[in-house]
Amino acid sequence: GEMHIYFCGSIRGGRDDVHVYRRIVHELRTYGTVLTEHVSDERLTDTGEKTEAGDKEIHDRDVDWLRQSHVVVAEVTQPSLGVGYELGRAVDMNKQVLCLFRPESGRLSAMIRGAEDGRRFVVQDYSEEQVQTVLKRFFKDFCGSSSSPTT
Ligand code: 6K6
Repeated sequence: GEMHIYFCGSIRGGRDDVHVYRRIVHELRTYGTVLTEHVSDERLTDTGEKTEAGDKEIHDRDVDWLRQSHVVVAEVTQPSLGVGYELGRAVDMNKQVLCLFRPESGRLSAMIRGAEDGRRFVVQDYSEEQVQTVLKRFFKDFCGSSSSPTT
């Protein structure tokens, strides 16, 4: 069936990079269904006035989507507790993970950089104009068309 992609990006950690999230999600749609498109919605602010759901509903729904996903792609440049939590849960679920980091803005957490194993957990340094190339290589090398849910 179709590949389910879980995209992670900062929300309450700050929305400085939402334009980059948009670009990534736009590209991810060519590979499958993005379960978390709202992360790239500019109308979603870090104060969350636009939300109807409570935090428990958000958490439980997101963990469900994480379970249903085949691959997890996270933009990790803007530090976010939620994204770090999602990545930890994803590792525990043995998901295929790609973390995208723009080094111009500082140093990545050792808990993310150090989680890299070159197979299930990939950390890729990139710049904004490389989004297409970097995703293309990742899906080719790590998400062969025979991919299936891992849980
Ligand atoms: C919107 C604004 C403030 O609070 C919200 C609630 N909305 C959320 N809806 C869906 N997913 C969310 C929401 N808040 C956090 N997440 C999940 O955590 C997303 O999947 C993001 O990848 C991640 C962001 O975490 P924080 O800690 O930066 O908010």
